[in-house]
Amino acid sequence: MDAAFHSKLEGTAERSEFYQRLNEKSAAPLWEVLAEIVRTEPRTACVPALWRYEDVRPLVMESGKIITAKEAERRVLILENPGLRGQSRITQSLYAGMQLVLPGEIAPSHRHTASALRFILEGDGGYTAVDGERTTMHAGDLILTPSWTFHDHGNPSDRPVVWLDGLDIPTVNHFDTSFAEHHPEETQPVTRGEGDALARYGANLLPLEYTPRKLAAPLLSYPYARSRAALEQLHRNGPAHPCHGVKMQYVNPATGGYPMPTMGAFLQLLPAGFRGAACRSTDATVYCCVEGCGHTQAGDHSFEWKEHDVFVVPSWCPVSHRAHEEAVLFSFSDRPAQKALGIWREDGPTPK
Ligand code: GTQ
Repeated sequence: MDAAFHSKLEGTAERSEFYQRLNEKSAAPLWEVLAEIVRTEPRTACVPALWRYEDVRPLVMESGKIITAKEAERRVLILENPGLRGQSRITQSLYAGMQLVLPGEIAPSHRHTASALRFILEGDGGYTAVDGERTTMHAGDLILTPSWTFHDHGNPSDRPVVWLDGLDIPTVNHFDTSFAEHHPEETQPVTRGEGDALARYGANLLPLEYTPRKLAAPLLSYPYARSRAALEQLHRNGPAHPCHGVKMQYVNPATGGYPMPTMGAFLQLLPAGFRGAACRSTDATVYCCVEGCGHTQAGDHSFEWKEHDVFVVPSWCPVSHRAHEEAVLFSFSDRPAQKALGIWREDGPTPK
């Protein structure tokens, strides 16, 4: 749109008087706000930000002394975007938090409209139960909790379990569509053996004549060992993408689509010494360093990150990554939702 689109309108006494009468009837003149509400490109209150694990971890552990998982229902420290304080969101559409389950604790079973993904940071013996099946959490695993599935978390091990939660809470609330309820029991009954979903849907096989009936993937967990091995092989086999290194998306094996309708997730390997070109896309993205260390330029902000640090890149903000040593980044965004609505865009790599 042309510059005239942004021209300041003259404020006359006649106009003000008219606007006042409009206001009394709960109406307003579009021409006064058009440039603000129909923007020539995205402008957001969401800002680039970094949470160092060495800062957040002690606070997460301290929360374990302040409240039990049972009392809290979910003992989580919300990672709030500094540009969106008080709104429980890390981007306009997404929520992120760090959840702690101490040895012996149970976070009681409930379900809600919001979909969740968990990226496991620490601990080896925790579990999440989703729809009657438990899955053990290992560092680097991605675990799904699709919309309206009962889920409870437990930790029978002797070490704390910490993970990064990603939920579409702001999206669900944007549409005013939130429902939630408790399961009648603290832990839902286990109806299938561990590993059932992974064998049934996640082994390059599907049940005979299987037709997907849900929007979310039938898988509970995407084990890190498998995804990591794939990235390693692809790194050996071919050149890295100029922006993304070796980047793959987590997939619903039954459809080839995204694991959940509102959130997509990604895993990328940045080879040692990688210096990525800048690119941008309209899906604000939450990153978590899984391994290694590096540097990310997000607009005017630059971040030095290492293991378990979390950082966020807003919509349409140019982003470029560098790796000081071989590094792996997990990330998630609302890309599937934007694509389903036909409003997703990307741009780049931008030539220097
Ligand atoms: O584990 O069910 O971080 O309901 C926020 C809300 C986690 C969960 C969060 C939740 C959960």
